[in-house]
Amino acid sequence: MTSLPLRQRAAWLALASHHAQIADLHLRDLFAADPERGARLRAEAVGLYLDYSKNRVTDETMRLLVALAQESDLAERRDAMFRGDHVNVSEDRAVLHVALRMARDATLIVDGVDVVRQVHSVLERMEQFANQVRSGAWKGHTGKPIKNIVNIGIGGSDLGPVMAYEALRHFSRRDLTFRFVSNVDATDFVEAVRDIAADETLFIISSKTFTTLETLTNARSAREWLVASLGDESAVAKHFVAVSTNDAKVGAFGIDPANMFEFWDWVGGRYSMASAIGLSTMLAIGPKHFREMLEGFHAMDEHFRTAPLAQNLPVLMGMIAVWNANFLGYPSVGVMPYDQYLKRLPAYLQQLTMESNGKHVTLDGDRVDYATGAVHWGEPGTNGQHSFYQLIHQGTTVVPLDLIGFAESLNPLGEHHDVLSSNVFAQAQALAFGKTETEVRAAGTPERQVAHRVMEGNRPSNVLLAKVLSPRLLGSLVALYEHSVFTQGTIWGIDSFDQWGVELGKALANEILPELDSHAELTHDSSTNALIAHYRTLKGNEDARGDD
Ligand code: G6Q
Repeated sequence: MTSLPLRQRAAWLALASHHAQIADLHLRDLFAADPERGARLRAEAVGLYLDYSKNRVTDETMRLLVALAQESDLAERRDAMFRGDHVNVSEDRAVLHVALRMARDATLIVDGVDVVRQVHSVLERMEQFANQVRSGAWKGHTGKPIKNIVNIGIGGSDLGPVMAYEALRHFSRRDLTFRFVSNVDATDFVEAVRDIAADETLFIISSKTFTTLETLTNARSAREWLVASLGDESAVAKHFVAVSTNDAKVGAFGIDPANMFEFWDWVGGRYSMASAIGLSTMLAIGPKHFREMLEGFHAMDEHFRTAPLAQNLPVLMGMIAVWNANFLGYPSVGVMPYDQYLKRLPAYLQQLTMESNGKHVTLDGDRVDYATGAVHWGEPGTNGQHSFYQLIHQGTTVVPLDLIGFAESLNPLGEHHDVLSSNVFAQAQALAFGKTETEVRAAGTPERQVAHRVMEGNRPSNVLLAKVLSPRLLGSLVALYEHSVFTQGTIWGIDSFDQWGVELGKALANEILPELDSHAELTHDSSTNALIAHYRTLKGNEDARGDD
């Protein structure tokens, strides 16, 4: 790492004074003064076109942001990640999701082991299994083929699979039913299996650690449901497979290690959809399309690894995010995919971005004195336009948007697609340029409405445009965000690959769990005590109130 703290780096200081100079410039001014801007502030790689001209930046801003990336050793740190160095400092681990997407003939030796060979040997096992299930050769306990696949996992072991399944549904086998159970709320499991037959159902228990309470609770209920339905404990062998790094725990749960698909501690949960965690994706879309998705990931990995910083898509997006968060002070980012198949992408990116960069100390453990990860959220277009876009256009909080559009629909139907796409362009335009008082008056607006109808504009957006949503494109798109997150984390000097913040809540829940159904005296703070006491009362467990 660079020795200087972030806010003392030369490029940071230059950006701060540059910001003071351009802070009052409106996007209207920037476009008026520079008619080529829209054609120049853009970049394209591996089928993704990024228009970043509607951000509040100039060429000088971009030059300084690239200088900040250089001064923050982005290229060195990126190379260290690709090499397998332990860049996840707080957990002392390599971070090698990029190895999951490397070609079969590549080699990457980490701690004495060729991880690419490991990756492809698991991929081959996944393919054999997927082909067996998809062809009907894999028979359930009563001799019937599998028709339903239920992935049980949470967080990184759920969001990638469910997002990819929805995103690539067009390419999926329609005679197979896919369900995803994550929440420990029994409703999730009960509703998932309500209308499916146990003897035609395969459960994939996806858990890196195989210790996650939610997943194990759901997995046990699944096993009980199956055994109760089929009346035979031995049925588990044909209806349960596991995806994990922990073969001992998988064996202890009762799943034959022969039916376990392995991954490794150098794959972070939220970076795992290209690993065996993607087994449900492969079952849905088949091995060929899964390989195409991996190729798409790899193409973006290579672009990130080799393209000059100033033309590097993840670097550009990451540095603009730093500019928006730290110099313009925007605390939030909206991701709006204009493709219904990407409806779970915002939820997926929420975890990727916020779990990775929601950190308040540097790699050295010092408290940061600048903003880090922005709040990410979103909805597929055009739905959001009829609800929360109001705030984005006229609210007092500025929310930079990523608008994601495609030139072709996978379901062409009449004019639908052009209607959809016109909204991508129109929203970016409206956000940037707004509508002035003069324009509002000129449109004959009654005077009492003029102030209400003025749109300030000057609200930033990125537009990402691609030809069509394919497995390959999805891989490239996810890798783009992964490396943008990495870029931001590197500038901020934080560990984008740990997640200690989720631990405390888990530990406290374990403490509280036995108290909910007991008479034990409550020794928490007065609010928690009162809540638990009231919960006991509502449950009808009056004499277990334990508070008074
Ligand atoms: C992701 C997080 C977290 C994790 C889940 C599930 O980066 O670490 O979301 O994926 O807690 O963990 P297991 O896969 O170990 O069950």
